Amino acid sequence: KAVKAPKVADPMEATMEPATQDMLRRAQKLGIDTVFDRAVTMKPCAIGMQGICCKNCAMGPCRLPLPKGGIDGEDTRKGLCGATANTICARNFVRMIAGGAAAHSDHGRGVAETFLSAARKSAKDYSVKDPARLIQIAPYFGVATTVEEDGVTKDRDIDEIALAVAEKAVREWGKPELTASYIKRAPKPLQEKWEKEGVVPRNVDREIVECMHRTLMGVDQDYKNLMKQGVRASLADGWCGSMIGTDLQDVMFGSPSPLQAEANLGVMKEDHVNLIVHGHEPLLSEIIIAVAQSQEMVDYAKSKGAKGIQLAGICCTANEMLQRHGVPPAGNFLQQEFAIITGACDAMVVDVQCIMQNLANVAKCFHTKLITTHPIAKIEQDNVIHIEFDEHYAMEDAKRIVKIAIDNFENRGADVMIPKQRSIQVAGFGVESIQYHLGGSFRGSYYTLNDNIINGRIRGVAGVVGCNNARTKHNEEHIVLIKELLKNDVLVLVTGCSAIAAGVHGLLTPESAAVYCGPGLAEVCETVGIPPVLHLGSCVDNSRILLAATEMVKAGGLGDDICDLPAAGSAPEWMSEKAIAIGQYFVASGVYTVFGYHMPLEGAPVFKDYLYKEMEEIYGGKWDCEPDPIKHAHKMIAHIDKKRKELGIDK
Ligand code: SF4
Ligand code: MSK
Repeated sequence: KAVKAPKVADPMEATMEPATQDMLRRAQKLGIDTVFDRAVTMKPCAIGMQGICCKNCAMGPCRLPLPKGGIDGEDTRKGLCGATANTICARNFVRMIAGGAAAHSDHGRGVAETFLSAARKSAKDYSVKDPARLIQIAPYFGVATTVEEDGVTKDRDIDEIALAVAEKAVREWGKPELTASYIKRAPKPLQEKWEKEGVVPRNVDREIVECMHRTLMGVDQDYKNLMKQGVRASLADGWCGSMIGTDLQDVMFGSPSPLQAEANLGVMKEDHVNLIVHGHEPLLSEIIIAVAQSQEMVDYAKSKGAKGIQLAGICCTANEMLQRHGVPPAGNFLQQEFAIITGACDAMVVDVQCIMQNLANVAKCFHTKLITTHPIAKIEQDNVIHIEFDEHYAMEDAKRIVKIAIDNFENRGADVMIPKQRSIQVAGFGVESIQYHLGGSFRGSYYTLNDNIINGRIRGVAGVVGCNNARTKHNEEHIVLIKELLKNDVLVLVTGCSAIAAGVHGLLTPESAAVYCGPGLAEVCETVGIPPVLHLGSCVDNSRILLAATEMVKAGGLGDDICDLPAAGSAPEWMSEKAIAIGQYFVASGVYTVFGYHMPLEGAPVFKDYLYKEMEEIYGGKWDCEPDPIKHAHKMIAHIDKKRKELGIDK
């Protein structure tokens, strides 16, 4: 009996990126299945896609059908307990926010705890690398940065400030006081809106726990009330857990400033030990960089026949290593399996988030050592090594890992195939560097951002962030969308896997302004020498976009609140629950936020309308969804134009 050949993905349909296409062909030739092939053979559940499957108790799963009279007909659908489509869909949505907020915020907590160990001098491999950032954030924790001595005001000892900030920071996850400290970083009118709505976050853990409680069977059964908690948890993520994480990473590892680096799978080198670091938290990767660059390890690699050690990143660890050290990203989320399929990956080190379990199966086909490092993220397959990272012994742990990679170099097979494609990029922007490169402030000169928005050279600003999704063509939505925004004079800020896509496809260079931008944006970028797409870091660094927007408001000329700015947000290829948490904190901060692919809301049209329409009346921002990247861009541009008109700066 003839056996049907398994269905596999068409590389040209799966991704627009040539190195990834080549690697997918290679994987298929070798009989290794990847996420792209599984996306062909496994289709998503239609009811789950619509957001109306509830499995919150053992009487379910209750899978609601479409209403008898069609989606706009009378809606009598309910689960066994009577939960309506709105309740089920809102509960699912709030649980996604809780999942995403928990991930970012637990990352932030890990950073805060390591900072406390560093401040107490018990984690000797960490220190204060950016005292200016520490002094900048200390007041938000109520920590004094000066002392009075004999009637004279003096600078307080930096170690003392660090310890006081660290002790306050770790409390933000569970303190009994009723307001998260960082909320006061938002524009005043926005804080007032949150107070009026009763959505000011108390502390990160409490908001996530309350999401889980309220979405339990038989608790909150009013979609608007459920979303209040969803909003509160998302704000605890964006304006607290993530923002503190970003700030303390800047304090310990240095604030990024623009630097040049390469990107894509082609950064791996055949004659070097290739060590790929993948995940999100820079606590380990920072130390791995120091170890891999040490003479001792380079000499050791040479003693094993390699010319050196090539470090590269995947996902947001890549962004963290890139923005502070210029370590190149080998790729974004959908390229992780292919870094191993090159046959040249001597070790892949992972921590938390966005790590596909299939890496273990792929690693089995090559010599690659796959190393998990985090106590909360192990992989069951027996070829995976677990080296638990402890910040108190960071250097020892990192040395062990780098040594494993070097020792494995001589086990490589002959079947190495590293794609040639690699691009040049300028990454590592932040609020200060945007300010610095655009005239030294946000307002008041020919070069500043606000003035160029007011005079119309820059039409507006877009934040394009988030993942890849194997249900859409890899990188295409990001790139087509960003190019359309640039053509229409919209300055683009990117983070996460969107930032890596932009780097890989050559949009993060000052030279790209002349190629892709409308005349106004091109003139500004060419005058000051910046790329038209600014890389602002990793997923937790979306907090940098919130702060950049806040600085634009404070500088004046563009309204009183973030919702007044000619700005919009986007996650065109979103996949992770973290994207929903991010989207919600942007919406609740006043940003019109468009997602691509689809949103799991179609089965509950009333709840969907609440997010897509009514939310704007409450917070000034709202959700939208558009899978077509050109239409997606024009929805954002139309919103930017509406805001320009309201500000009286349209032409
Ligand atoms: Fe069904 Fe209600 Fe249980 Fe959900 S909570 S599974 S709708 S009975
Ligand atoms: S890594 S959350 S796939 S952006 Fe931050 Fe990329 Fe999305 Fe993971």
